[in-house]
Amino acid sequence: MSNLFDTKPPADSDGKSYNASQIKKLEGLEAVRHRPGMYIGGVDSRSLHHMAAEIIDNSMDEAVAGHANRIEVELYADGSLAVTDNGRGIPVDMHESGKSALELIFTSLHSGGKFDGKAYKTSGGLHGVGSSVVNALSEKLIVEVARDKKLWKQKYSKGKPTTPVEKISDVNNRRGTKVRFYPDKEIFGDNIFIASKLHRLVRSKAYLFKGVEIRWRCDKSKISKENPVPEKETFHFPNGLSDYLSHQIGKRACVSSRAFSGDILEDDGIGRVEWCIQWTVDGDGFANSYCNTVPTPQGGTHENAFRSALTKALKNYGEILGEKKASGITSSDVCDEASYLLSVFISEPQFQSQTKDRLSSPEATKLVEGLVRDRFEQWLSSDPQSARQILDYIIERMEERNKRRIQKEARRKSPTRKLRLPGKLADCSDKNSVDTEIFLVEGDSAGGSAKQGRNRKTQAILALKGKILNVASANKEKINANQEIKDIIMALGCGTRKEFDINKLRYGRIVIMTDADVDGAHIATLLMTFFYREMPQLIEQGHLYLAMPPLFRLVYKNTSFYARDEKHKDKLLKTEFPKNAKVNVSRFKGLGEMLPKQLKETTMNPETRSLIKVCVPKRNKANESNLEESRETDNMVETLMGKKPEKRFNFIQENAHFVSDIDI
Ligand code: TTJ
Repeated sequence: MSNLFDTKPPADSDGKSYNASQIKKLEGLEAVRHRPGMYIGGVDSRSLHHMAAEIIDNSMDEAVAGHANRIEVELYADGSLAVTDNGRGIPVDMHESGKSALELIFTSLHSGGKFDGKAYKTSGGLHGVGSSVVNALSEKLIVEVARDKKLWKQKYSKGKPTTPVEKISDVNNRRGTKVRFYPDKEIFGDNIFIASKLHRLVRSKAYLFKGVEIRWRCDKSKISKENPVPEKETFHFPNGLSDYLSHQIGKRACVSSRAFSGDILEDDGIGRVEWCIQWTVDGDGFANSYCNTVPTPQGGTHENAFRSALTKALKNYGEILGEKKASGITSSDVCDEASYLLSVFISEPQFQSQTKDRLSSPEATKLVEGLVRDRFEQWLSSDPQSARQILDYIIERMEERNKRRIQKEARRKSPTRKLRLPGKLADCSDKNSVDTEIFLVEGDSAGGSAKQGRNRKTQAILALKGKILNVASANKEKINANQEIKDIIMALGCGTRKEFDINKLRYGRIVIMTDADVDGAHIATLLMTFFYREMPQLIEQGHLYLAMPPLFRLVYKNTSFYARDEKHKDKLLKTEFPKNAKVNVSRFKGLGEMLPKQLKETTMNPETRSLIKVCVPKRNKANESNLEESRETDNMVETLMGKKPEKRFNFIQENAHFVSDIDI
């Protein structure tokens, strides 16, 4: 083994081992360990996964530049992550400081740019992290470079080299870079890589750049029910963004059957723009833009240009059709409820703002504006049916916007802004929205018991008639016309979707209280779907709960117990009563059968009841992994509750083997 690249600092001309700039660099990495938050935003799970993204982005850059087409990402049992690409390999040659370029990249803070001269450099720029930061925060990092028929290797610990850059062997047919790193427990504590987060991240990268194949490998020990990822998978999406958008839209109904998508390479061969847009009937859109496969959650020049291009094209098309209303369309009408992905590839992107999540490069405007507008006009003329559907939909959005504005003005002007409440709401007497709660109860008889069993001061009851409408398979008009849904919205007072305002919520807790049987579970599911679709922030902010009414009552002499389910009942029978006692077990057919006192005791009284809090991941546009998680929740709701029964069928087929303890 030859030690061509000694890590010992070389003596400079004055014979001193260190010069000032080297000392400064040393301080740099110490500073990263001292204040990791300053460099990666924190020491939590999110920041940890940020480290993975940073390393993967380096390989993505090499792929986007056209020098690699395969990336492998492996999660090991020991908690380390390895990323390998078949690119040119990081240069190992000597830098003027006397160190190898490779070592400098991993040990000095602002190493990007100077030696790499990469065409598509986002890593270390956008995330602002850089591989040296990842190195500094890793207990161990090993880099291997296959380049010019030689394999080189260097190891580090907490950012400092523990071996020189060594030549390991000759290699004939290998090229590329491999980095394996072990995040430092001293920094990240108990946070470890989560297989499903990495799997999602890696998949999104493959969607975002169709020129790459990404191989995923994961140790068995990292896979569980909570992290149901395959041990091995290969991602390659030749249809890129179109596939990604279909994946994200899932089975939601769309305004036109075809998506508008395109992919344009600029003449000079450097700039590239790719996009895909669809309008869903439910109007719940999402917009994600990227630069060099890295998310730009705050948008920027590329996104503004895209929205403006679409709007101009559509207005122009409307004018050609003689559709007068089209002249009033704004980019908000066109884009706010659309679902689109926009991805640009440019060299040396510029970002605005501290967090670097808003693109400011003027080239992006030039790249997107004209090209997308032309393409959209062509597309609209080539498919008049889709064009008409989209135009009509967008004119509707415009009219709705105008209506909202007029209503708002009218409300502002009218002196009496009286609160309207549904007739059948038994409201509580307290008016604060912190300690109060509303029970949504299935059926009038249960409603009756609940009204008698409640604390009038703080507990309101709204009895719903049987099964509410499934909002996931109904259109907007049907939802708006449904009395039960109107009552819920009115009682809560906080509005839905765009008009949602948490400050107007009239209760601190919304408790879904249904029978402890399958029908009750179905109603609870329908209600959760309603809240998830119409007021997701309500769930995100922890206001939605499920009551836990008992299914059994166990009586022996003068002691009685309530059991939630079969299992709980058996446990109570074993543990709470004398052996062979003749316990009287009765099963409640429904809440309505319970005495108000029993209902209060078991399900409503805050002192004695238990509630289940309904949780969803809080939507965070700035975090790709989190966004993907939210989309997966969206898709799951759509699969389980949406219009297409075959999706449910497939889900059951695929997941039946997970089911172990069914209570029948
Ligand atoms: C830079 O310009 C000369 C040829 O090599 C270019 C380069 O840096 N390529 C490169 C870096 N490929 N892969 C990486 C890389 C891969 C991983 C997994 C981690 C890091 C930090 C960089």
